[in-house]
Amino acid sequence: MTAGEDARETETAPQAPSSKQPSQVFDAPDLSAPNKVLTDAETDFFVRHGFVVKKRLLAANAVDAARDRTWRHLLDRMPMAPGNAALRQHDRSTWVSPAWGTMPPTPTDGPYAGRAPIVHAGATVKLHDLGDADFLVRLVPNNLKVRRVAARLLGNLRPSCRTRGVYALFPTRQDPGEAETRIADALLPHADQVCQQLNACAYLDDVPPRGGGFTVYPGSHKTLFHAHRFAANWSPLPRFAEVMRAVAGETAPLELTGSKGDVIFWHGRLVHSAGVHFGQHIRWAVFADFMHNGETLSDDEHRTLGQFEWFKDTRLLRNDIETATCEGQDDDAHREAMWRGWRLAGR
Ligand SMILES: O=C(O)CCC(=O)C(=O)O
Ligand SMILES: [Fe+2]
Repeated sequence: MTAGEDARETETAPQAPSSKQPSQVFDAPDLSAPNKVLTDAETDFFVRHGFVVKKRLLAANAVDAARDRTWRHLLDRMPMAPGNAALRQHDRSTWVSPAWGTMPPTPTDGPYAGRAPIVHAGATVKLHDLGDADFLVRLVPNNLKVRRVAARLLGNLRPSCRTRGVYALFPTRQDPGEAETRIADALLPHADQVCQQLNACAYLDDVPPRGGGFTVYPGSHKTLFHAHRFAANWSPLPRFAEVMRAVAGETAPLELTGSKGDVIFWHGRLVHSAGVHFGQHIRWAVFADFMHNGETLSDDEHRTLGQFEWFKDTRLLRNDIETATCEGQDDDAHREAMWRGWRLAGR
Protein backbone atom coordinates (compact mmCIF):
# COMPACT_ATOMS: atom_id res chain seq x y z
CA MET A 1 0.00 0.00 0.00
CA THR A 2 1.37 3.44 -0.87
CA ALA A 3 1.38 6.35 1.56
CA GLY A 4 -1.41 7.92 -0.49
CA GLU A 5 -3.67 4.96 -0.12
CA ASP A 6 -2.90 4.80 3.55
CA ALA A 7 -3.98 8.41 4.09
CA ARG A 8 -7.03 8.68 1.96
CA GLU A 9 -8.51 5.29 1.42
CA THR A 10 -8.30 3.18 4.53
CA GLU A 11 -11.40 4.96 5.84
CA THR A 12 -13.29 3.60 2.93
CA ALA A 13 -15.24 0.51 2.14
CA PRO A 14 -14.36 -1.60 -0.89
CA GLN A 15 -15.77 0.90 -3.31
CA ALA A 16 -14.70 2.15 -6.70
CA PRO A 17 -17.24 4.55 -8.14
CA SER A 18 -17.11 4.27 -11.91
CA SER A 19 -18.42 7.78 -12.51
CA LYS A 20 -18.51 10.72 -10.17
CA GLN A 21 -20.42 13.99 -10.11
CA PRO A 22 -18.41 17.21 -9.71
CA SER A 23 -18.96 19.10 -6.46
CA GLN A 24 -20.82 22.39 -6.18
CA VAL A 25 -19.55 25.10 -3.88
CA PHE A 26 -22.10 25.56 -1.09
CA ASP A 27 -22.40 28.22 1.56
CA ALA A 28 -24.81 26.53 3.97
CA PRO A 29 -27.74 28.64 5.18
CA ASP A 30 -27.65 30.03 8.70
CA LEU A 31 -30.85 28.61 10.23
CA SER A 32 -29.94 29.41 13.82
CA ALA A 33 -31.82 31.69 16.20
CA PRO A 34 -30.49 33.56 19.24
CA ASN A 35 -30.48 31.52 22.46
CA LYS A 36 -31.57 28.31 20.74
CA VAL A 37 -29.26 25.30 20.74
CA LEU A 38 -30.91 24.09 17.54
CA THR A 39 -33.93 25.46 15.71
CA ASP A 40 -36.56 23.23 14.11
CA ALA A 41 -35.28 24.44 10.74
CA GLU A 42 -31.77 23.23 11.62
CA THR A 43 -33.02 19.84 12.82
CA ASP A 44 -35.17 19.45 9.69
CA PHE A 45 -32.18 20.34 7.50
CA PHE A 46 -30.08 17.71 9.28
CA VAL A 47 -32.78 15.03 8.96
CA ARG A 48 -33.27 15.78 5.27
CA HIS A 49 -29.72 16.37 4.06
CA GLY A 50 -27.62 14.55 6.66
CA PHE A 51 -25.66 17.59 7.85
CA VAL A 52 -26.14 21.01 9.37
CA VAL A 53 -23.65 23.84 9.73
CA LYS A 54 -23.46 25.90 12.93
CA LYS A 55 -21.70 29.06 11.86
CA ARG A 56 -18.93 30.49 14.06
CA LEU A 57 -19.88 28.18 16.92
CA LEU A 58 -16.32 28.18 18.26
CA ALA A 59 -14.81 31.32 19.78
CA ALA A 60 -12.41 32.95 17.32
CA ASN A 61 -9.62 33.47 19.87
CA ALA A 62 -9.74 29.81 20.96
CA VAL A 63 -9.58 28.72 17.31
CA ASP A 64 -6.59 31.01 16.62
CA ALA A 65 -4.79 29.62 19.66
CA ALA A 66 -5.55 26.03 18.54
CA ARG A 67 -4.27 26.74 15.04
CA ASP A 68 -1.03 28.19 16.47
CA ARG A 69 -0.53 25.09 18.62
CA THR A 70 -1.25 22.87 15.66
CA TRP A 71 1.39 24.72 13.64
CA ARG A 72 3.93 24.19 16.41
CA HIS A 73 3.14 20.49 16.49
CA LEU A 74 3.41 20.21 12.72
CA LEU A 75 6.75 22.03 12.57
CA ASP A 76 8.03 19.91 15.43
CA ARG A 77 7.00 16.54 14.06
CA MET A 78 6.95 16.67 10.27
CA PRO A 79 10.26 16.00 8.57
CA MET A 80 10.82 17.81 5.27
CA ALA A 81 12.48 16.12 2.31
CA PRO A 82 16.21 16.85 2.11
CA GLY A 83 16.79 20.06 0.20
CA ASN A 84 13.17 21.22 0.54
CA ALA A 85 12.74 24.71 1.95
CA ALA A 86 11.57 24.68 5.56
CA LEU A 87 7.87 25.19 6.18
CA ARG A 88 7.10 28.47 7.94
CA GLN A 89 3.80 29.47 9.49
CA HIS A 90 3.97 33.10 8.40
CA ASP A 91 5.41 32.58 4.92
CA ARG A 92 2.71 31.36 2.56
CA SER A 93 5.20 30.67 -0.21
CA THR A 94 6.46 27.71 1.85
CA TRP A 95 2.98 26.16 2.08
CA VAL A 96 2.72 25.26 -1.60
CA SER A 97 3.31 21.59 -2.49
CA PRO A 98 5.46 20.85 0.57
CA ALA A 99 7.78 17.90 0.06
CA TRP A 100 7.63 15.87 3.26
CA GLY A 101 10.41 13.65 4.43
CA THR A 102 10.02 9.95 4.93
CA MET A 103 8.00 8.92 7.96
CA PRO A 104 8.42 5.59 9.77
CA PRO A 105 6.17 2.82 8.42
CA THR A 106 2.72 2.31 9.94
CA PRO A 107 3.21 0.53 13.29
CA THR A 108 1.86 -3.02 13.41
CA ASP A 109 1.65 -3.10 17.19
CA GLY A 110 1.63 -0.73 20.17
CA PRO A 111 -0.69 2.22 20.71
CA TYR A 112 -0.53 3.37 17.09
CA ALA A 113 -1.06 -0.05 15.52
CA GLY A 114 -2.80 0.12 12.16
CA ARG A 115 -2.49 3.85 11.63
CA ALA A 116 0.59 6.05 11.84
CA PRO A 117 0.46 8.89 14.38
CA ILE A 118 0.88 11.32 11.49
CA VAL A 119 -0.22 10.37 8.01
CA HIS A 120 0.77 12.36 4.97
CA ALA A 121 -0.09 11.85 1.37
CA GLY A 122 0.94 14.64 -0.94
CA ALA A 123 -0.87 17.75 0.17
CA THR A 124 -2.93 15.95 2.85
CA VAL A 125 -1.61 15.72 6.41
CA LYS A 126 -3.57 14.04 9.21
CA LEU A 127 -2.20 14.88 12.64
CA HIS A 128 -3.87 11.99 14.47
CA ASP A 129 -1.37 12.13 17.33
CA LEU A 130 -2.69 15.56 18.26
CA GLY A 131 -6.21 14.18 18.53
CA ASP A 132 -6.22 13.69 22.29
CA ALA A 133 -4.53 17.02 23.12
CA ASP A 134 -6.50 18.76 25.82
CA PHE A 135 -6.85 21.98 23.88
CA LEU A 136 -8.49 20.17 20.96
CA VAL A 137 -10.81 18.04 23.08
CA ARG A 138 -11.90 21.17 24.93
CA LEU A 139 -12.30 23.13 21.70
CA VAL A 140 -14.51 20.64 19.89
CA PRO A 141 -16.17 17.57 21.48
CA ASN A 142 -16.13 18.86 25.07
CA ASN A 143 -17.02 22.41 24.12
CA LEU A 144 -20.40 23.01 25.74
CA LYS A 145 -21.81 24.66 22.63
CA VAL A 146 -20.78 21.72 20.44
CA ARG A 147 -21.88 19.13 22.94
CA ARG A 148 -25.32 20.67 23.38
CA VAL A 149 -25.97 20.49 19.64
CA ALA A 150 -24.73 16.88 19.47
CA ALA A 151 -26.89 15.92 22.46
CA ARG A 152 -29.92 17.71 21.00
CA LEU A 153 -29.60 15.55 17.89
CA LEU A 154 -28.42 12.24 19.30
CA GLY A 155 -29.40 12.15 22.99
CA ASN A 156 -27.29 10.66 25.76
CA LEU A 157 -23.68 11.00 24.58
CA ARG A 158 -20.75 8.75 25.39
CA PRO A 159 -18.11 10.89 27.15
CA SER A 160 -15.57 12.23 24.65
CA CYS A 161 -11.86 11.65 25.16
CA ARG A 162 -10.32 12.52 21.83
CA THR A 163 -10.77 13.89 18.34
CA ARG A 164 -9.41 12.22 15.19
CA GLY A 165 -6.89 15.07 15.10
CA VAL A 166 -6.33 17.99 12.76
CA TYR A 167 -6.55 17.34 9.03
CA ALA A 168 -4.67 19.85 6.89
CA LEU A 169 -4.96 20.19 3.12
CA PHE A 170 -2.05 22.18 1.71
CA PRO A 171 -2.13 24.21 -1.48
CA THR A 172 -0.49 22.68 -4.52
CA ARG A 173 1.13 24.02 -7.63
CA GLN A 174 -1.51 23.58 -10.29
CA ASP A 175 -3.26 25.55 -12.96
CA PRO A 176 -6.76 26.38 -11.63
CA GLY A 177 -8.18 26.26 -15.16
CA GLU A 178 -6.94 22.74 -15.64
CA ALA A 179 -7.86 21.71 -12.09
CA GLU A 180 -11.44 22.85 -12.74
CA THR A 181 -11.79 20.11 -15.34
CA ARG A 182 -10.72 17.45 -12.85
CA ILE A 183 -13.06 18.24 -9.96
CA ALA A 184 -15.03 15.00 -10.09
CA ASP A 185 -11.83 12.92 -10.35
CA ALA A 186 -10.31 14.63 -7.31
CA LEU A 187 -13.16 13.51 -5.05
CA LEU A 188 -13.00 10.28 -3.08
CA PRO A 189 -16.56 9.59 -1.96
CA HIS A 190 -16.61 7.15 0.93
CA ALA A 191 -18.21 6.23 4.23
CA ASP A 192 -16.28 5.83 7.49
CA GLN A 193 -15.95 2.69 9.56
CA VAL A 194 -16.21 1.46 13.16
CA CYS A 195 -19.33 2.99 14.74
CA GLN A 196 -20.81 5.94 12.92
CA GLN A 197 -23.67 7.94 14.41
CA LEU A 198 -22.79 11.63 14.49
CA ASN A 199 -19.63 13.46 13.53
CA ALA A 200 -18.34 16.99 13.62
CA CYS A 201 -15.93 18.80 11.32
CA ALA A 202 -14.72 22.10 12.77
CA TYR A 203 -12.87 24.65 10.64
CA LEU A 204 -9.81 26.22 12.24
CA ASP A 205 -9.57 28.86 9.52
CA ASP A 206 -11.74 30.30 6.78
CA VAL A 207 -12.38 27.87 3.93
CA PRO A 208 -12.94 29.71 0.65
CA PRO A 209 -14.53 28.17 -2.48
CA ARG A 210 -12.36 25.42 -3.97
CA GLY A 211 -10.23 25.59 -0.86
CA GLY A 212 -10.65 21.98 0.27
CA GLY A 213 -14.00 22.38 2.05
CA PHE A 214 -15.42 19.18 3.51
CA THR A 215 -17.63 17.74 0.76
CA VAL A 216 -20.89 15.94 1.45
CA TYR A 217 -23.39 13.98 -0.63
CA PRO A 218 -26.72 15.38 0.61
CA GLY A 219 -29.34 12.79 1.47
CA SER A 220 -26.92 9.88 1.14
CA HIS A 221 -27.18 9.14 4.88
CA LYS A 222 -30.63 7.64 4.22
CA THR A 223 -29.49 5.44 1.36
CA LEU A 224 -26.35 4.28 3.12
CA PHE A 225 -28.21 3.65 6.36
CA HIS A 226 -30.13 0.90 4.58
CA ALA A 227 -27.00 -0.52 2.97
CA HIS A 228 -25.81 -1.68 6.41
CA ARG A 229 -27.07 -4.49 8.55
CA PHE A 230 -26.85 -2.41 11.72
CA ALA A 231 -27.85 1.17 12.42
CA ALA A 232 -24.44 2.42 13.58
CA ASN A 233 -21.84 -0.37 13.51
CA TRP A 234 -19.83 -0.87 10.33
CA SER A 235 -21.77 -3.72 8.72
CA PRO A 236 -22.08 -3.22 4.93
CA LEU A 237 -24.58 -5.46 3.16
CA PRO A 238 -23.66 -7.12 -0.16
CA ARG A 239 -25.32 -4.27 -2.08
CA PHE A 240 -23.15 -1.64 -0.35
CA ALA A 241 -20.70 -1.14 -3.25
CA GLU A 242 -23.52 -0.77 -5.75
CA VAL A 243 -25.28 1.78 -3.53
CA MET A 244 -22.03 3.77 -3.19
CA ARG A 245 -21.60 3.76 -6.96
CA ALA A 246 -25.13 5.04 -7.44
CA VAL A 247 -24.63 7.84 -4.88
CA ALA A 248 -21.33 8.93 -6.43
CA GLY A 249 -22.74 8.76 -9.94
CA GLU A 250 -26.06 10.52 -9.30
CA THR A 251 -25.72 12.90 -6.34
CA ALA A 252 -24.20 16.33 -6.79
CA PRO A 253 -21.85 16.70 -3.82
CA LEU A 254 -21.70 19.97 -1.90
CA GLU A 255 -18.36 21.50 -1.03
CA LEU A 256 -18.89 23.34 2.25
CA THR A 257 -17.19 26.70 2.32
CA GLY A 258 -17.11 28.40 5.67
CA SER A 259 -15.50 30.55 8.27
CA LYS A 260 -13.10 29.96 11.09
CA GLY A 261 -15.07 28.41 13.97
CA ASP A 262 -17.86 26.88 11.85
CA VAL A 263 -18.84 23.37 12.90
CA ILE A 264 -20.42 20.95 10.44
CA PHE A 265 -22.46 18.25 12.18
CA TRP A 266 -22.87 15.27 9.87
CA HIS A 267 -24.70 11.99 10.12
CA GLY A 268 -22.40 8.99 10.46
CA ARG A 269 -23.70 7.30 7.30
CA LEU A 270 -23.31 10.37 5.11
CA VAL A 271 -21.10 9.80 2.05
CA HIS A 272 -18.36 12.44 2.02
CA SER A 273 -14.93 13.35 0.66
CA ALA A 274 -12.13 15.78 1.30
CA GLY A 275 -12.83 18.75 -0.95
CA VAL A 276 -11.00 19.76 -4.09
CA HIS A 277 -8.38 22.35 -3.37
CA PHE A 278 -6.73 24.67 -5.82
CA GLY A 279 -6.59 27.70 -3.57
CA GLN A 280 -3.68 29.29 -1.74
CA HIS A 281 -4.75 28.57 1.85
CA ILE A 282 -4.30 25.59 4.12
CA ARG A 283 -7.63 23.90 4.90
CA TRP A 284 -7.48 23.19 8.65
CA ALA A 285 -10.22 20.95 10.10
CA VAL A 286 -10.71 19.00 13.32
CA PHE A 287 -12.79 15.83 13.05
CA ALA A 288 -14.67 14.48 16.07
CA ASP A 289 -17.02 11.57 16.69
CA PHE A 290 -20.13 11.29 18.85
CA MET A 291 -22.12 8.21 19.77
CA HIS A 292 -24.70 6.97 22.25
CA ASN A 293 -23.45 6.02 25.66
CA GLY A 294 -24.28 2.32 25.24
CA GLU A 295 -22.25 -0.78 26.05
CA THR A 296 -19.38 -1.21 23.58
CA LEU A 297 -17.02 -4.01 22.53
CA SER A 298 -13.55 -4.19 24.09
CA ASP A 299 -10.47 -3.04 22.17
CA ASP A 300 -9.45 -6.69 21.71
CA GLU A 301 -12.82 -7.56 20.24
CA HIS A 302 -12.36 -4.68 17.79
CA ARG A 303 -8.92 -6.03 16.85
CA THR A 304 -10.37 -9.48 16.21
CA LEU A 305 -12.94 -7.90 13.89
CA GLY A 306 -10.30 -5.74 12.14
CA GLN A 307 -12.16 -2.65 13.37
CA PHE A 308 -9.77 -1.14 15.87
CA GLU A 309 -9.08 2.48 14.91
CA TRP A 310 -7.26 4.11 17.82
CA PHE A 311 -7.55 7.62 16.44
CA LYS A 312 -11.36 7.66 16.54
CA ASP A 313 -13.56 8.20 19.56
CA THR A 314 -16.08 5.51 18.66
CA ARG A 315 -16.44 1.87 19.52
CA LEU A 316 -18.77 -0.79 18.11
CA LEU A 317 -22.01 -1.00 20.09
CA ARG A 318 -22.68 -4.38 21.67
CA ASN A 319 -26.43 -4.08 21.15
CA ASP A 320 -26.80 -2.13 17.93
CA ILE A 321 -30.18 -2.00 16.18
CA GLU A 322 -30.70 -4.25 13.14
CA THR A 323 -31.85 -2.15 10.19
CA ALA A 324 -33.06 -5.19 8.23
CA THR A 325 -36.13 -5.38 10.44
CA CYS A 326 -37.77 -2.65 8.33
CA GLU A 327 -36.96 -4.33 4.98
CA GLY A 328 -39.96 -4.22 2.65
CA GLN A 329 -41.88 -1.85 4.91
CA ASP A 330 -43.13 1.64 4.10
CA ASP A 331 -41.28 4.95 4.33
CA ASP A 332 -42.50 5.64 7.85
CA ALA A 333 -41.03 2.37 9.09
CA HIS A 334 -37.69 3.26 7.46
CA ARG A 335 -37.71 6.72 8.96
CA GLU A 336 -38.60 5.31 12.34
CA ALA A 337 -35.74 2.80 12.16
CA MET A 338 -33.26 5.43 11.12
CA TRP A 339 -33.88 7.79 14.03
CA ARG A 340 -34.64 5.20 16.71
CA GLY A 341 -32.85 6.22 19.92
CA TRP A 342 -32.06 9.72 18.62
CA ARG A 343 -33.33 12.60 20.69
CA LEU A 344 -34.46 14.48 17.59
CA ALA A 345 -37.04 11.74 16.92
CA GLY A 346 -39.00 12.70 19.99
CA ARG A 347 -38.76 16.47 19.77
O1 LIG B 1 -10.33 15.91 5.30
C1 LIG B 1 -11.49 15.80 4.92
O2 LIG B 1 -12.15 16.75 4.51
C2 LIG B 1 -12.17 14.44 4.95
C3 LIG B 1 -11.44 13.38 5.68
C4 LIG B 1 -12.20 12.10 5.74
O3 LIG B 1 -13.27 11.96 5.24
C5 LIG B 1 -11.65 10.95 6.47
O4 LIG B 1 -10.48 10.99 6.89
O5 LIG B 1 -12.38 9.96 6.66
FE1 LIG C 1 -14.16 10.02 5.94
